[in-house]
Amino acid sequence: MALPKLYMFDASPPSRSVLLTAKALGITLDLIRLNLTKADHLTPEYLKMNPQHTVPTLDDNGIIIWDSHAINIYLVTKYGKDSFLYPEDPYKRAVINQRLHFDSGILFPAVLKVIMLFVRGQANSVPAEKAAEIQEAYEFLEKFLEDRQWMACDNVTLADFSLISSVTTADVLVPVDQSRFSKLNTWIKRAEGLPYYEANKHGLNIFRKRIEGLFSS
Ligand SMILES: N[C@@H](CCC(=O)N[C@@H](CS)C(=O)NCC(=O)O)C(=O)O
Repeated sequence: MALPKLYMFDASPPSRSVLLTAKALGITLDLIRLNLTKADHLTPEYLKMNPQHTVPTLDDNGIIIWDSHAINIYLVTKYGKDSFLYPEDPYKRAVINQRLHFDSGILFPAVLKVIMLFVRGQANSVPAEKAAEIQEAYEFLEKFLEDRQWMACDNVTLADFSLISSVTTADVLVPVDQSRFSKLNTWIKRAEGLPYYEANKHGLNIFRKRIEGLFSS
């Protein structure tokens, strides 16, 4: 069996969440880096695999899955059975799923809208209404952390991997205010202490440099 292939882009938060999951599970992935600015994700071959042309996409020996949240659940259920990252307990799993949907439906889209404005040259600072959307997401996240150290359970789970990659990206655009969001800040520091956190840090630094480059040009 060949290593599972991951088509990805370092700066992309969803790609980084899959890297975190793979590292946490000890899975080696064959990373195929796409250059989105060169439209590597719009080739006929890629579109055949993933008509939504998003990264990341997983090819596990012919099993094709896209959407980072779906990929992460697949990796844990296939390679990390009974892992605390996605426990079988129905309630715990439901809370994790809710957080994953929050990332997918609320937080990441709010971040992506700002990134697209910058990439398309339609803005050179974060418009107030877009910043407000991200701040509102931070408010929800602060509440998720009301009585726990991690986003969904008492231990780190897949919810944290998706949310940390999005939040740290959002923080580059709309800094997480320490005085308003103290629990969120503490959670970020906690996640930065994970032994495999480098899987997010590397691409996050690339993202930060790109954004700084856009502003300075
Ligand atoms: N919900 C998706 C979002 C993926 C996504 O939008 N990725 C962006 C890069 S961060 C992308 O592929 N953009 C290129 C495109 O949509 O054509 C996931 O979690 O995988």
